[in-house]
Amino acid sequence: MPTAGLEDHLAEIRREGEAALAAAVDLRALEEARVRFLGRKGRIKELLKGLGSLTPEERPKAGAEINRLHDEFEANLEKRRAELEQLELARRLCEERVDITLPGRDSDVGSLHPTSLIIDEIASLFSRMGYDIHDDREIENDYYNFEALNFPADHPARDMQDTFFLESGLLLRSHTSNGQIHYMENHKPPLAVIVPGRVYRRDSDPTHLPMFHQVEGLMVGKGISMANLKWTLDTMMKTLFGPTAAVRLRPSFFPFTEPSAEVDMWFEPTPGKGRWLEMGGAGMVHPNVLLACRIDPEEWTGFAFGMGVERMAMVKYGVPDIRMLYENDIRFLRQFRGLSRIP
Ligand code: 2NM
Repeated sequence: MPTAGLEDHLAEIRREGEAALAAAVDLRALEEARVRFLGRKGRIKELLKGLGSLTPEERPKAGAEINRLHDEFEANLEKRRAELEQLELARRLCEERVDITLPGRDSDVGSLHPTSLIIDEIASLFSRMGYDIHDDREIENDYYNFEALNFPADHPARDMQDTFFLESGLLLRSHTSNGQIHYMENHKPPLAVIVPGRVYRRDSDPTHLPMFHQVEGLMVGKGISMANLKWTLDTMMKTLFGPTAAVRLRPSFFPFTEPSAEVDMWFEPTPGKGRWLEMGGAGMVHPNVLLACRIDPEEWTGFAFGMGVERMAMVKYGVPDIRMLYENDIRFLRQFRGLSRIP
């Protein structure tokens, strides 16, 4: 490397270096420029290697010039790096900015199932009247599902055709009355309790499901009569279906009550347009049922009733087909949004 040309050569590299730094628009381009000029095989390192071909007299001055160029480039590089880091930060602050003035996104809150809405409303109503809410087992034995409830040995409900039996000999309860028996075994009268829950029957057609829900109520006390039963059912229906609702009892038969009655409800969805609907069963608890629970029927009497929850949901919400309740069609379920009015 001739000294004569060195001055020009250094000036050329200086210009190129300045241009490369100015052209580096981001930190990656800047790093490329650094390698190109300061790297082991870079323009400036190459110059230092070329010193060997100079005479000892020329070497110190040339070396000093190259070092000055090196330090100058390095300083300019760091200045440019600081600028680019500032730019990068400004860009990120702009891009990642959160606009706190934007309205929040609506979250999908879902809804309670109509079956739950009815059970909640009944539980709330009877709680206010001082009843206990009792939950009990769905897998039961013959005694609590049939025997204690005064079902005769040859009753059709005890048939494989009507009840789900498990291989263990246990069964899926066919009504929630098992809960009433357990409750009476563990509580002395006077008592009042409702038992809501799932029940199972070997039925499946447009108006019956193999699993559905019941709410049964029971009150045992001194002098409890059909009059108390009628008032209770009437109050329940008016609370659930509005003040035009009314109850009518028709003679019927169940093993666990005597006398027994079918419960009809007068339902008037629009004024002047009403009809009687069969909603459930009821009666005075049979003395044999009280005896099974060590309650003296000479001292205590009780009423009991049972209602189908799905039936009540269909009437209250105008559901035309019972199967719609368990198809889980989101368009169906969404219609119950915001309906819970229970505290
Ligand atoms: C019904 C109809 C009539 C009932 C009876 C009892 C018990 F355990 F106290 F005897 N619980 N529920 C009853 C009475 C149920 O459902 C249609």
